[in-house]
Amino acid sequence: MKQILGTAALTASLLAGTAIAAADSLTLYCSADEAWCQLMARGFEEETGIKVDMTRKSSGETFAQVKAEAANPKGDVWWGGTGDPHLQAAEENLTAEYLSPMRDELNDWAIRQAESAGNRTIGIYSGALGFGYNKDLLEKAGLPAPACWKDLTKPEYKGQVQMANPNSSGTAYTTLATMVQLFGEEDGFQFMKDLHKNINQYTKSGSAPIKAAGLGENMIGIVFMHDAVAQAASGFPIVTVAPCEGTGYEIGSMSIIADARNPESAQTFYDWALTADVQSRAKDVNSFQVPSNTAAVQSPMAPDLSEIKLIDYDFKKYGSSDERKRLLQKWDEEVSNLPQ
Ligand code: S7P
Repeated sequence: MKQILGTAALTASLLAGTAIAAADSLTLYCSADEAWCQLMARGFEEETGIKVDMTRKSSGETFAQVKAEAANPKGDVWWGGTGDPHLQAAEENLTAEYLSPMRDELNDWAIRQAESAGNRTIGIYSGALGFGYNKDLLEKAGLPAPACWKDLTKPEYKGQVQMANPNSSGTAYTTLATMVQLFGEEDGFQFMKDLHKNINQYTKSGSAPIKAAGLGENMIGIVFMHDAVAQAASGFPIVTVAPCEGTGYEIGSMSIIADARNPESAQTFYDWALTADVQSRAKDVNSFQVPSNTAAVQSPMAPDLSEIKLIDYDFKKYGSSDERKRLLQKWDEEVSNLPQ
């Protein structure tokens, strides 16, 4: 608590230093869950008086928008979403370098993410990929509980699995890149092809499959584990699974858009969003990621990453422009068009 108060005081002084010069508006592109995006936008507005115009879109979609607007940028800050497209944006000079005074308070993995991108992005949270299922639907269908990735390709789950499209969704791109790293490229793509036979829908947003499972409209959703926990926390009959073979993870990131129209507001938001106080609010909207500020308070419901078999996810490689484009094109050509 003491640490949080200390951080709040530091934030206040940061804001006092910048608010005078700050412009009074901010265009925020947000790729986390809608409720968390709203909390961030409204909280920042209330605490700084800077008006926020927030749009929520999935990670891949936001990347595409930032790229399309590069000649005439409309956004100031891109907050949240998986790190891979933020790294690609950094490599393509779509985002701006910034060294926040808050860096000393962050976990090493957040700083590593920043340094690998020439400080054009930074880690704000982390979370492991997995899946969740609706235990009532599973029981009703008399099916065994899936525990491993490979279980999801079994014929008994035909039409019962949902994931997002990796072109629009950072969650789904993390899934694709995870399979390639976990099983090797050939076997990873074979897994995606086998899985395709059981997929009932590729959604636009990464968390949609588990929200549908919560509502009883789908049985199994491939999502970040914290998104499955969020459904259980809301009272839905969802069981969260850390796949037996091991799994990938994300470093959710934040970037200032290059040539932003409101650069001072952007930096004020960036520093504010890295404080322990602000990061501790995630749990209030059922967002159970691991925060990047070491003093932020995490929910006891959050998946414990130290207990999950995590692969050594190569963020540099799978967040590179060439590799991301190549894998997405290969998935489009070799997987998504296959008959089911
Ligand atoms: O809901 C939170 C979260 O899973 O959403 C982000 C995700 O990239 C946004 O959704 P898309 O998969 O549709 O891009 C994650 O960063 C975050 O943990």
